[in-house]
Amino acid sequence: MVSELPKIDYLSHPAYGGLFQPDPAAGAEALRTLEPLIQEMTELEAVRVGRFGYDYGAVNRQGEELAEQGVTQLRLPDELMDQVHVAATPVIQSVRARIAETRAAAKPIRFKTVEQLLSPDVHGDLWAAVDRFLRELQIYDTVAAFFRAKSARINGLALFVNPPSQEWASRLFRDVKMEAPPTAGFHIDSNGKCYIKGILHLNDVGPEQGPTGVVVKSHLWAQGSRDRVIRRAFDRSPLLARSAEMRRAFISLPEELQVKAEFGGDMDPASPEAAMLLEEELRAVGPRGLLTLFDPDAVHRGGNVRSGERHALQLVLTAQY
Ligand SMILES: O=C(O)CCC(=O)C(=O)O
Ligand SMILES: [Fe+2]
Repeated sequence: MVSELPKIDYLSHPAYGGLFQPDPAAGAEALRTLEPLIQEMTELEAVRVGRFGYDYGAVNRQGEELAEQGVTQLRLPDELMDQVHVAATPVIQSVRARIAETRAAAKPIRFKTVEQLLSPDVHGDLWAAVDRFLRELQIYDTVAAFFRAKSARINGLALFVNPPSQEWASRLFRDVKMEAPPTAGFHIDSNGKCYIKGILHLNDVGPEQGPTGVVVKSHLWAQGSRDRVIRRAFDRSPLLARSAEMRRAFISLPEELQVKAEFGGDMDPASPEAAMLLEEELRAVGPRGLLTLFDPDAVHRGGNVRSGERHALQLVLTAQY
């Protein structure tokens, strides 16, 4: 069993070292950009260690599974789910209308086209319905215990209507024609805060509707390591853009720094690491009302729809100290 996040040989990757020579000046500039971010993320990591020290707690079976596997799933009772769905329906319709307009204008479907951020002021009913099931199903307690915190709260809610052919999922590089590998989309979240994510299905999600995938137990790989800190820092830098210029700068960095939080799209599909991630991926295929809770330190992905649509609510549940 691999116990660290996959390392990619970028110098022999066709879209990186296969296209560009390392350039010392670009490397030095990229390093200057990354260093303060690495410092910031190192400090944040120390805060995490001080708060829960990767000694996850649990107050129920749901929490035990989250701590052991990095992911747990539950099905909302119809009564709780119906309230959420009624309140979500107008938002789903408005996102669908936006997608239709974008297509009609022959514009690409971007992340902001399919995502609707929600707020307690504008979407009060939906917010209240979510708060209700989080209380009744003891999910706040689970999140607080996981991070050894006093309590937990909703930090953010967003609604996704994912259609096929979303630009970021299907076109990895603007300048290189390369098929996305089967690991495309795999990443760890990078802000370093203490939160659990939830994805609640608002419709039935099959294998073709971009189910959330979580690599079981991968939240335990090299916890709190410098490697994870560097990946978070990278993700907060302009290097994140996969443009030719940023890829050249990236392969000019010291090798230790050639790592990303969002690495799935860069993996070699023939590598044993790729096979292992796919083998250990728990895919949230299931009905409306299925809620997948996961530690964002686990390798995960979602929303890459091939046919039909996925309607989902994303929950960010933050620990409060
Ligand atoms: O859309 C999904 O299923 C997962 C999205 C994701 O990566 C996240 O919420 O952190
Ligand atoms: Fe994520």
